[in-house]
Amino acid sequence: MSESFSTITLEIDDSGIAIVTINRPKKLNALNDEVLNELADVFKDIQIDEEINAVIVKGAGDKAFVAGADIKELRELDNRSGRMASQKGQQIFQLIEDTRKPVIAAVNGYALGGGAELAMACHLRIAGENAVFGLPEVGLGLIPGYGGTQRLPALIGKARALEMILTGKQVKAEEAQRLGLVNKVSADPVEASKELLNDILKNGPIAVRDAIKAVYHSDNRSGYQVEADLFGELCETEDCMEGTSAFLEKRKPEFKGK
Ligand code: CO8
Repeated sequence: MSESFSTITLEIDDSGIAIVTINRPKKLNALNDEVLNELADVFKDIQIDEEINAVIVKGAGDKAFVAGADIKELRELDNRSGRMASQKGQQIFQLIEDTRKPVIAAVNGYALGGGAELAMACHLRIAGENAVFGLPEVGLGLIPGYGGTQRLPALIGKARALEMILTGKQVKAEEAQRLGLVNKVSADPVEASKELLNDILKNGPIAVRDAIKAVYHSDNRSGYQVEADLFGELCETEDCMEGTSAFLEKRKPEFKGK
């Protein structure tokens, strides 16, 4: 079975593994509002579709999983709409994390900003050999706004997470595995994800569902509100305008700290 939205494709194989492909390759699968809305619709369907036992999320093409939130749209945000956009993305990613069927991100190429945050909202991550992870938001005068400030420290510890967030530096597949950001590196991350899911699906389905629920139960979620508030405030700084303009004009930003 396969279902098509405009920016997302959903295919379901014989074992009930759904493959969700983010399909905007010319913009490196950047998350604009349409992609986010369709991602939410797809995951709402997945929660209730009894034919689906597990999920793989991937990006179209080899170059990128997702290169982040759409920087063009970020430029239009002010404090209030920035906070709301952050909260909206957080809620959609929470919906993905709350799926009580295993969800794996199969990451080929760039997983930057919102793309890394999307991968982190999945339960497990398998990276292709060309995968690159990073949270480059500070280079745009922003901070991660789709849960990255909360999920990255939970996955790799505060010190390593802060280093990645404060420098914006990119981390390749092998290092991402060493840090604990990805479970495995594979030449074919979709195939490796299917193998892992087929192993998981041999187990009791209720036990698998409850194990996911129990593992996430202890997470403290108040930090997400702080992230969204700060993201909104940053949207009104001159630095944010400069950082996003510099990206679109393909030049280096000159930040002034205001
Ligand atoms: N947004 C919009 N367009 C993008 C994005 C993006 N994030 N990434 C790439 N593109 C576009 C480029 O503008 C380009 O378009 P065009 O062909 O029309 O000029 C096309 O995709 C191809 O990209 P490049 O030509 O730049 O390809 P390169 O191979 O030269 O570089 C990179 C690849 C290194 C991945 C580069 O594209 C890049 O640095 N992209 C931006 C990465 C980034 O900064 N991501 C973080 C964005 S901010 C974010 O994700 C915040 C999340 C929280 C938001 C919370 C509330 C809204």
